[in-house]
Amino acid sequence: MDNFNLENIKRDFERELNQAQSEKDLFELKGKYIGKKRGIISELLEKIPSLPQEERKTFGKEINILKNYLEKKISESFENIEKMKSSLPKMDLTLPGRNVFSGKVHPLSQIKEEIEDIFVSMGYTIATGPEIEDTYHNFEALNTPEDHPSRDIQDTFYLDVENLLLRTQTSPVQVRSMEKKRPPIKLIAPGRVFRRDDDVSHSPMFFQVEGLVVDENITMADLKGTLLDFYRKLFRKDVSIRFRASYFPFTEPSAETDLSCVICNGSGCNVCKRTGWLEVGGCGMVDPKVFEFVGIDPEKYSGFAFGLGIDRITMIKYGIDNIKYFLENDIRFLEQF
Ligand code: 2NL
Repeated sequence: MDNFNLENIKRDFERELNQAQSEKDLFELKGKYIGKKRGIISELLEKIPSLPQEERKTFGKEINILKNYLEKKISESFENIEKMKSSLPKMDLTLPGRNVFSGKVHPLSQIKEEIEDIFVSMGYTIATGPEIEDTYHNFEALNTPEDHPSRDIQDTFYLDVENLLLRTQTSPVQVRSMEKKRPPIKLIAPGRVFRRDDDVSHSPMFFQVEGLVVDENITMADLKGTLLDFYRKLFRKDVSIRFRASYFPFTEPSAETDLSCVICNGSGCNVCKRTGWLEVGGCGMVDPKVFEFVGIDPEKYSGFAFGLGIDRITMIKYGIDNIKYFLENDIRFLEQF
């Protein structure tokens, strides 16, 4: 043992002290250097009796100087930590936590996303388009004549700019897709639509999903099977559907889709007005005239299309009796979903 060795110990200690990150590191350092058992200093002290008589005294003194130095440095560091701690704001870690209110996805968006997931799982792509449309894509290309009642200013929001309007359905998105793509086409078009309508089940702005499939040999059976499969997935229930003959300018034949009442399973209740059926949307085989507008050969291809109101489906699913709740942003309503 010589001075050189003690200098090394001191240097190692200083380096380790600089690297210490926490109170725990400091305790470890303290044990390693000045711990009563197995501390470096203790071990040095134990070696004194084995030294030659003349060296014992000076060596002992030097160890003591080093020991005092180490003790001083360590207690200074502990004091620094204490000072830092007392400068932090006092916290009572035993207090119960406070509730954090998290936002939620709007019920209409939840159902829209569920509908999208179901159709994507069936191989459909999702198409979107502008909410401001022109009369050509919203009406004309959909075989809706100039004098059709849906074109009336009583029913449609026209802009001050000629030929522009707020789309009354999402079909113009599908028209634009057919203009760009060749069959096979398999897509849904979800989005906002606008109509001059206002009562407990109609809002001037509501959400719709339309679907379109165009390929060779597409039949009404494909349409009915698709919708049945979709409604069973959406309501997670063994529902049935029925088609009632109807009319749309853009489909022929056309049908209203009725869903067996998901509340009473068809036995009759208030929601289905004792009929056992709920009207959930319209559908049909794409009218050949629509194909001609977009340049798809109606001799070679056929297709089906359907439309459903997201607001209506959500009202049925959750038993909501007024469409207005969706737009009021009343937290008491929204937090229930
Ligand atoms: C309803 C009725 C429907 C369509 C939408 C459609 C789209 C193209 C061609 C043909 Cl590009 N048809 N869409 C067809 C039938 C019904 O919606 O009650 N919507 C809520």
